[in-house]
Amino acid sequence: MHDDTAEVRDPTDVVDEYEETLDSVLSDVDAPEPDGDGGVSLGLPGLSLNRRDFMKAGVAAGAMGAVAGCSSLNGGGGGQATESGGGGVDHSVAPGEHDEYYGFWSGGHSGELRVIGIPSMRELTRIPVFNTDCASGYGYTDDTKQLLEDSGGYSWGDNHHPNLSETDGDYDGEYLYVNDKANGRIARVNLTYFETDAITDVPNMQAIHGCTVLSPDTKYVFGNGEFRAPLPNDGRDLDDPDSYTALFAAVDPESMETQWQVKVDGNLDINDSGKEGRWVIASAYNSEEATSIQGMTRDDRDDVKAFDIPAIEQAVENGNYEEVNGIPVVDGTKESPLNQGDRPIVKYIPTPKSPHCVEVEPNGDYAMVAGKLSPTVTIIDLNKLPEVENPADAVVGRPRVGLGPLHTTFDGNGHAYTSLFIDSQAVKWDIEAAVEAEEGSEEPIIERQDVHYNPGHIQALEAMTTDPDGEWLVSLNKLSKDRFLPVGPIMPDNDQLIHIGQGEKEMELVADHPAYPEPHDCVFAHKDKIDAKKVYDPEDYEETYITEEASGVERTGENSVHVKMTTKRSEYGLPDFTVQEGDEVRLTTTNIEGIQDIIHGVAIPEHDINYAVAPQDTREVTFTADEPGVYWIYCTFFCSALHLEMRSRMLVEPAEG
Ligand code: RUQ
Ligand code: CUA
Repeated sequence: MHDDTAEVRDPTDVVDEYEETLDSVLSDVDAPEPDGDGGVSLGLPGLSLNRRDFMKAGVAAGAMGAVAGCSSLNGGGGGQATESGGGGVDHSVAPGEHDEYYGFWSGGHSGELRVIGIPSMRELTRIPVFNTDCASGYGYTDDTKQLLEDSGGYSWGDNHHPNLSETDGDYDGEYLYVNDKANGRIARVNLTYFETDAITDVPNMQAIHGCTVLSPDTKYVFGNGEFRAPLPNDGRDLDDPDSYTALFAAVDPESMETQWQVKVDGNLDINDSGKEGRWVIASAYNSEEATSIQGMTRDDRDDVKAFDIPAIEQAVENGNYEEVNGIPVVDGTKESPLNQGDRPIVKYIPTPKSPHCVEVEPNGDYAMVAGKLSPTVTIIDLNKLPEVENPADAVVGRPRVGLGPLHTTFDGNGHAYTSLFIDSQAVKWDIEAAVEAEEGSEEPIIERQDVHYNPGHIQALEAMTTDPDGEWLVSLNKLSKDRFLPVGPIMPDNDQLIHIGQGEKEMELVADHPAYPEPHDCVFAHKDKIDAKKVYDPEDYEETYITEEASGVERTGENSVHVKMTTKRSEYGLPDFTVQEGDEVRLTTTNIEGIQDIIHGVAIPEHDINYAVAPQDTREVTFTADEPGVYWIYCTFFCSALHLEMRSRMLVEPAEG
């Protein structure tokens, strides 16, 4: 039924149409009138683990086994968009009450993650990942500095796709994995302490875009290599794009070491895992393998890749790979001998040009590939994939959803919700109806909700599990235009909360939520699935715990000292300490408080040092005392009525002569 040549639009037309649309959308909006005044290195290449991984190696082993008028542009018809604006449904959470869900938001090129409560949309905290953070001291204390150093020494990253670790297809609350698109890295966040505990710089890959864990049990974390480059990228084949390669990488979720990679044709974009541990589906573009936008949109098809994970593992086991920078690289290109037999390692499924995302629905039966340039979503039947000789025959549906479909999410009641970047809408459709319907049909469309404006990702509660919770959905809109008070030319994004309920036509826009650039994606977990500790447990990691009696200064070399110091309300274990000009000072601090929420800070003026020490935590900084003088150390976290008086002095004696 589904002829894979149908429903293809000329990509250049679509791009032109998109730009015209965007222009008209932009001119529709009244711009606000300006007023008159106008870890620890394990010695593995590219891998660094925080000290707290010493604990994790053991502990984890057991646990893991529109502008409203935009619809008049007629993106796809299929009914009028809902015009709602926070009418009936209340998303507020009363003072003192907790949210029902944790939302983990990627912070894009801010490099951080943000934790936001659902449904209140209150920001609960931020977790620095690829950035440094002077509030917590991440990137300033010795271990976190080392973590960033060992994973490439970059000062920023571009985090896009947060993924929660799974056991039996459900979130287990252990870890979150997120990619760095800019530098080809994958980071892990420990959800017991809400801190980044490992970053791996995946060899042979420049940009990792798609990132997913293998369902149901997090056997691997996968990274999609987006940019094609020479392999290895060591100066060879500089201007020979034909010999560039894109890779798909498998990383071990515990050791965070790269296990193997697969070479493919075209550029990889986003990926998602099937639910049974066999398939990972990756969207792809630029099958032309060009280096310019004109070249990348020359043809009218691209191939989505279906990676057969057990078949790839078998190829690795059989030694069918070449080793590049210590990593087994398996050939998964179309012409590879490994793709010719009965069990190809990668199936190439033709779709309309430059699709964007892939999301697998909760039952694991279908993968939804949003068309981007095509106004359709291509539905791939994962159960048919193993049988079909021609992978195109695994395409079982292609509803017409509207202009610029980018991402799809699910409510667990047989519905899919697709974001429309150009139409600025979230469109709800019926999955089975779309499989039954003729290709290009708008019949399966149930409801449209205008969003403001130009959404990318869209996420519903627990949508990546086998049992989503429905009820709420967030549309992560790229442009906010007129929605907030003007704050200068760099405007916030707008994450909109939409109530989707459980019934048929219930979409209702409930809240606008400005976001600092630039969230890409998010993932939501019920609060009962996350077990965050409120006080550090020194048993969880190996390090020196300083007691009050042990506070003191120890000379460890001619030009080095070790200063040990406790913190409590409202004093440091040492009222002062003396070092020599030129000394390398290692300062170890333990917060001996056992009560939650009593955090102390250690700030040393003119030494670029400030960090937090939470209850029962120990942190360390190493620096050079290179200017003689008196330096007041003060506490940066308001901890008691005498917080202002919580002080110590570092006395740096002038060097002799
Ligand atoms: S991407 S707006 Cu990095 Cu997830 Cu689709
Ligand atoms: Cu300790 Cu303020």
